[in-house]
Amino acid sequence: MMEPYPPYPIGLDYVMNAISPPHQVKIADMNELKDGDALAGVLSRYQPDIIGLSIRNIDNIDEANTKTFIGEIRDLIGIIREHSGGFIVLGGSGFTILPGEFMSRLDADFGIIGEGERLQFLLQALERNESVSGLPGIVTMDSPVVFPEPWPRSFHRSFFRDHSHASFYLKRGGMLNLQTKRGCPFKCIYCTYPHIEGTRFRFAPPGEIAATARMLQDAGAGYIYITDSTFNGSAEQSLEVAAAFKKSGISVPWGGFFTPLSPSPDYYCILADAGLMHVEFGTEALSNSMLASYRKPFRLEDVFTSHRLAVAAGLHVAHYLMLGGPGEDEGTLKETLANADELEKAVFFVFGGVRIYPHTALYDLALKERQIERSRNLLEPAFYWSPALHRETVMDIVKEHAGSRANWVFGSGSQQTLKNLARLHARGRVGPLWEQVIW
Ligand code: B12
Ligand code: SF4
Repeated sequence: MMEPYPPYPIGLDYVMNAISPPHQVKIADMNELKDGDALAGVLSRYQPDIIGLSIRNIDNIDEANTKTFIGEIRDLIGIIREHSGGFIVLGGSGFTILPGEFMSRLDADFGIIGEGERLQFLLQALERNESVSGLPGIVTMDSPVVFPEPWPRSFHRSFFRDHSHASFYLKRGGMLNLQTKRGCPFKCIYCTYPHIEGTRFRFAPPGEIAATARMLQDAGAGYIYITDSTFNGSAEQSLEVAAAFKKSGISVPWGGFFTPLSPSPDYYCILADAGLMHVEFGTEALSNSMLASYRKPFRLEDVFTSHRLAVAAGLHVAHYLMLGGPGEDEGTLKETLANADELEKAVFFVFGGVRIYPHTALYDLALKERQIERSRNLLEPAFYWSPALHRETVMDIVKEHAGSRANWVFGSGSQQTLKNLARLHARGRVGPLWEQVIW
């Protein structure tokens, strides 16, 4: 998926590190290769025994303009089967959300639920001709789906600047990415992240994180996106990472997802001093009753404090808003919109309805309210909408409120916004640049 911009496939760097050596690995990035013929060429040149497929996106979580990817993934598998006799293994965050559904719809031999570091055990079993049943996280067409515990060991990344797919990203927006920890201990009712990465933070050592950031910088990265579910979930660890960045001479700007938990007064200044440039707050609502309904770990006052301190530190600040969730009525919606107007210099990424995923409290609620049936295959996206409001009413109210203000971005962004962003990247501008394309 190329919108809003293509993210560097960081997950594959971890998978590669876990299996190579002893195995030889070639990354074939479909953003770089473009079409099936190019993939067929790689398969016949390289002749792999095993082909892993990273399924990151299921859909674009935009109900008004839904795109799903199962068809394209199925086509890719068709090309792989035509040009290779190797085993096909599925993995990735999208796969981990719906492993049973992907396995039953796709012609794959195995799937790895959760962290791809476990691929090493599948390869070992195949090499020794041993059964894979009972290996945590590994599924086949016939085995039941059992979700494994998070990977219990440390995790390390490989990065090679001379791999051709790395230069693809360096040439388009110059953005590479970095992970400082896995997991999220919060319990927001709709969120898949604790299910994908586990419910406890598992930290990488700050020195190793900074050394990787340095490697990305030296490779020519113009911007680093931190992929953590929430970078400031542990304020202490985030400050340690910032200190390690300073010590290692990281000068490229960086950004990531944050939770608007009230920080110490100098928190954002310290991060800004270490290169932080963009903050994307997972705020979702600006009404205390909606924040409670979503079980967000903060309240309105924390949002105002976080926003004020981040703007004062000179950062570009965006808030995600998720409107129409459980308990939303005209009063809470209008409260959110009125409070949004109090946040100066903010960009709002607005999503209507809440994507329903299994293993979430929202899923149980949607079943109870009969918004979905238990038999519903969630590869076809379903969205929760508060029964107190018509979905059209929610979006009409919000769009009227936003008017022609360019800092209110709906869903994945308008075609014009996306075009402007691609144009800036083609001209060599780096980073997410949302502050540039919308003002
Ligand atoms: C960071 C992030 C972003 C950033 C990315 C910035 C950047 N430059 O990297 C931004 C904000 C741009 C973004 C945008 C979007 N995102 Co996003 N994003 C994430 C997030 C939080 C982390 C992804 C990540 O990099 N993780 C770190 C790496 C190391 O982990 P990983 O890739 O999952 O890889 C591990 C395993 O999955 C596995 N693995 C991976 N590949 C393979 C392959 C094989 C063969 C095997 C065996 C294993 C394996 O092993 C790896 C190591 O353990 C995830 C949620 C999550 N916690 O996973 C959502 C997530 C991937 N995003 C999601 C979505 C929907 C989107 C958007 C469509 C939203 C939108 N409408 O704009 C866009 C699409 C962007 C695009 N062009 O693809 C969904 C995808 C599910 C879905 N419904 O489709 C997720 C899962 C969140 C969710 N809602 O549940 N995103
Ligand atoms: S929405 Fe953010 S804070 Fe809440 S559980 Fe998900 S990742 Fe954690």
